[in-house]
Amino acid sequence: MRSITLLRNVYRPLVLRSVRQLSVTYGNPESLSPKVKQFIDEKAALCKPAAIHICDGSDSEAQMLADVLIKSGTWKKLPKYENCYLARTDPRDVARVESKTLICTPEQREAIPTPAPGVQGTLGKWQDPDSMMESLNERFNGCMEGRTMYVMPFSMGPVGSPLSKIGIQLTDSPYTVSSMRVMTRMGSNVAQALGDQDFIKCLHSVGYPLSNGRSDVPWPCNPEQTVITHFPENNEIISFGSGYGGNSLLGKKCFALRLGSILAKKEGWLAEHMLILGITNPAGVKKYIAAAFPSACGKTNLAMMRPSLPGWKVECVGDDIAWMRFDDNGVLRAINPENGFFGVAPGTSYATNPQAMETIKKNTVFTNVAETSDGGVFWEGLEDEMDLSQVSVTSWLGQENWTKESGKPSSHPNSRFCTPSGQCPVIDPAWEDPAGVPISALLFGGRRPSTIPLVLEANSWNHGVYLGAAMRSEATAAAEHGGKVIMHDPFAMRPFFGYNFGDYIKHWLSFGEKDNLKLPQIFHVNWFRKQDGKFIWPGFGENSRVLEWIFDRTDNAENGHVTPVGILPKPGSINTEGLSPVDMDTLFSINKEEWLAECDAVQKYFNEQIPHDTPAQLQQELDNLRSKLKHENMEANLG
Ligand code: GTP
Ligand code: SPV
Ligand code: MN
Repeated sequence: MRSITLLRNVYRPLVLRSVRQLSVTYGNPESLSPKVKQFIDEKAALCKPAAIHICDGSDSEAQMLADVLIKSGTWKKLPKYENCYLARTDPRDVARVESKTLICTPEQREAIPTPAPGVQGTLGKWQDPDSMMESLNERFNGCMEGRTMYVMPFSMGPVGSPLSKIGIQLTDSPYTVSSMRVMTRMGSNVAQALGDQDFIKCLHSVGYPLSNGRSDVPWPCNPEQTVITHFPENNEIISFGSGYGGNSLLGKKCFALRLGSILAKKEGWLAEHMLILGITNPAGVKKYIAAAFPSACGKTNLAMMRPSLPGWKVECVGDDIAWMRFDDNGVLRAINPENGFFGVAPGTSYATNPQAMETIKKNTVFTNVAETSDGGVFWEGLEDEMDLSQVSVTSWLGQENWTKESGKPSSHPNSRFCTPSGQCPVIDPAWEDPAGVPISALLFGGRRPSTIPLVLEANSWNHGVYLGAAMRSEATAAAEHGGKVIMHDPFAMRPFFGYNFGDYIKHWLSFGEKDNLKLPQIFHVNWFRKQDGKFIWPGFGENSRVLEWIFDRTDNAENGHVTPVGILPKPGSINTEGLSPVDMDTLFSINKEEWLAECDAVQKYFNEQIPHDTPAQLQQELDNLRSKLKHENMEANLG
């Protein structure tokens, strides 16, 4: 397969202009390697921008971009805070679009599992690279007319860490540039660190050329033509039509997870949709935990939680993505490849996530939240912390004098803040350690209103891999899925796998077969069990009680007992001191019929979605679970 600009002759009549001859309005092309220059030349010839801006990552550049964004009406300054802005998107461009996210490999089987006959596959979408390139060429031809093409050298992970990787993103969206500057390490120092090495090629356009005098709009986008594509063979990501989140910040889900997972498989490490936190007990012993929850299921909250348990401390390494590799001593070490938080706004408050509230006071861009008449922001969850009697609220859709009585939310459920990690009051001292932090425990979890207890531990590595593969969770607003349907979301990676899920499970299982590794213990948590429509567990800072149990498990404490579903806390071993009464019996109840139904659902999922690719060990775990549930005396086991 050839690269996008070489495939068709759409631009061949053009004299291939060199970047030096194009109108470079900012930055120094000579600071870039020949490979980078060639990449820019090719794409500029196709996209035909009016100007090129080579980003240096400086403060003055950021200020210049802010001015551009305010002038175009994309951003509005929020005078209540320091250097904060509000963006409102086109209401059609508000979340990741999984239905238009494609992995393009020569063989379909590399990218996605082949489902059973007559079944719609849900583990990613594939398209053949040549036909995709062709339709991308049509989309990108002249797509940047009248706009500036920004060139961003960026590093996922601390610049220079052996675990880090570098990309170059070209985009016509200054909003994306401002966000990437927060979310990644971006600028001249990265171009310098790259030298003449290869890089991940990222091309992004909002798909709204300003040709023939067409005037701009505050949020240009092209929903009909949106497509987010990945070409693992070329190390290339090409995204068109959306300016929002993971669709446009190509370092995040596209690079750090989809291409990242492929590189990880090849190179023997793991790229996961996981937060990383450091936790210190009252005796001063510190451990690190990584946790995979699906989008909008609590990673940011857990990553920077304020423990309710006295004497405990949680510090944040990352809130969304973990790159992890076993070191020479067999210890799993994790880095956060990101540099900022792109966090869900609704639900964030001093009551739930005080550290996030402190983080977002300055240098933050809020997107699709409501605005208050005193130049601040508002969203669902802040009702008890903001006095709305003194101000009026304008909703994310621009509706003035918004009130709750309108029956509509003030903010989009997937509205977000984009803020530098370094500002978090509990950022971990080792968060930029190039060697990564040592991981003692891995957590899986999701929104499960029934069946699944607050916490359980896997019996073994393979059982833990089963727990990841069998994950299910209620749908959220982070993508285009509607309703509260319980979806399978294995490893919280369903929208982010870069390659066949069956091969991904085999990769996870392979670590259990090596005998020199200090494998982290694996747990499953569920903060979201309900009774009478209400959450049973208070969650947030109270989750420290569960982390304490997990922490002690990794010290071989005698605080668990083996049951058919895994290791559960011994009665009384979760510290409930000072907690308002919680129905712990219901929270931990294991209902045999519900669990057998769960086994059926997981079996059906494996049969339908990975009929050819279910590893035998995974099937074995499911069979074991079912036979234990059937044959063992549940009452005796569950005490
Ligand atoms: P992405 O950024 O989409 O990957 O999401 P995330 O996993 O980081 O989720 P986040 O922490 O932003 O939480 C999403 C929503 O879940 C917010 O509205 C939170 O208030 C809510 N939430 C988080 N933790 C808890 C909890 O322990 N209990 C309850 N009930 N809700 C929670
Ligand atoms: C998620 O959806 O898991 C996010 C937001 O973290 S986005 O960057 O849009 O992927
Ligand atoms: Mn996420």
